[in-house]
Amino acid sequence: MASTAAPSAIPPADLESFSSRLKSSTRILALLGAGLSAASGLPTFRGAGGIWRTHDAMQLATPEAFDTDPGLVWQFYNYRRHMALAARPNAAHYALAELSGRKEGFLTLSQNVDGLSQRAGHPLEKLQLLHGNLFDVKCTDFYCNYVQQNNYTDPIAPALAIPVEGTDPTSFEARHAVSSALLEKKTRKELDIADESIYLPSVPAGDLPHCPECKRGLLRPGVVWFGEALPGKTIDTVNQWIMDSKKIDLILVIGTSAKVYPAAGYVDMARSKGARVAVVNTEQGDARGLTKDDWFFKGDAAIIVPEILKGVIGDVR
Ligand code: BV8
Repeated sequence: MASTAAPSAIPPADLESFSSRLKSSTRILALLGAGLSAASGLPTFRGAGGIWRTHDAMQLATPEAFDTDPGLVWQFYNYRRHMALAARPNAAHYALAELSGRKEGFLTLSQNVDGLSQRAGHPLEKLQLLHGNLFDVKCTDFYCNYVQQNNYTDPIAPALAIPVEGTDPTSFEARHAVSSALLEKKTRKELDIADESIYLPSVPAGDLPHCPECKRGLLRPGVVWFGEALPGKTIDTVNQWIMDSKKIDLILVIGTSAKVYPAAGYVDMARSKGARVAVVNTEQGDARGLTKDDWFFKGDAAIIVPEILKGVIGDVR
């Protein structure tokens, strides 16, 4: 059943049938994407304003990009760390945290690296970060396995606080101007360094964060880049939960274009275990393969999610 209205006008039949399924469900999966954090002010990867609208942004999230120009990649991630720290969880993050606490059989698979689900109090034992976390860093030296979690240093290295003419170099606006230029103008060579409003000094590797343990290796963001395998432990935990003998009653697919694998593949895996699918998305086009037994709720996750979960979690605004 497709519900294509704002929450106040979600067709009662859709809300009712979903609510009763939600109440009776004992095993629920949630697959989260960038759209969940859009209302918190964090740009999504695709679509209007999406930070991935240029293929170069995708190129920035690869090991090759980091090998080629770690300074460029660190400026991209330093900016996203800064944005995520300045953002706050929205009502959907809180509603999902609340639901996961009330349902014994619940597992959230988040593609988001922004830390907002954690800051909304989502039980960590029910949260699998498929693509890592902006606030984990790890050493790139082959012989060193240093990993640091919860690194909230901002900027993560002084050289990454790129000064912008005439403004406080550490200001959010300064970094925003630089990063938008960075993302707008693709790679460094096309950056108009002569642009008087910003300048983007190259950041020599020596000024980038280095491993405090081995002292040799560059640190890198603790995220999964394109072309990198998801952590084995994460994959095993998720597969075990899904392939458990018991069926899955429902999968919530919230704010994701479901184009990146293996994450997107979990929807069909859940279906194969009996799950009915409920998609929350601003775009109907991203709610693919739904059957008459599924739901599509069109709208902003921050508004829709608390509304459709209300039957179980009450009012958590
Ligand atoms: C792997 C962390 C194999 C980094 C991310 C060639 C070579 C290698 C691999 C591949 C290849 N070709 C294809 C692949 C597989 C590749 C892949 O899937 N590519 C895609 C592009 C086709 N996958 C991989 O590379 C994965 N690894 O396959 O490894 C392997 C095995 C063994 C050994 C070696 C290798 C790793 C993928 C992980 C990449 N890292 N993130 C970072 O964040 O910087 S992916 C990143 O992009 C996100 O994590 C997320 O997964 C994805 C973006 O998707 P969404 O979250 O859905 O965001 P998007 O903008 O797309 O959509 C937003 C949605 O929200 C939209 O539908 C919009 O309508 C909606 N929306 C907007 N606003 C709202 C809203 N909805 C509700 N409310 C709103 N307000």
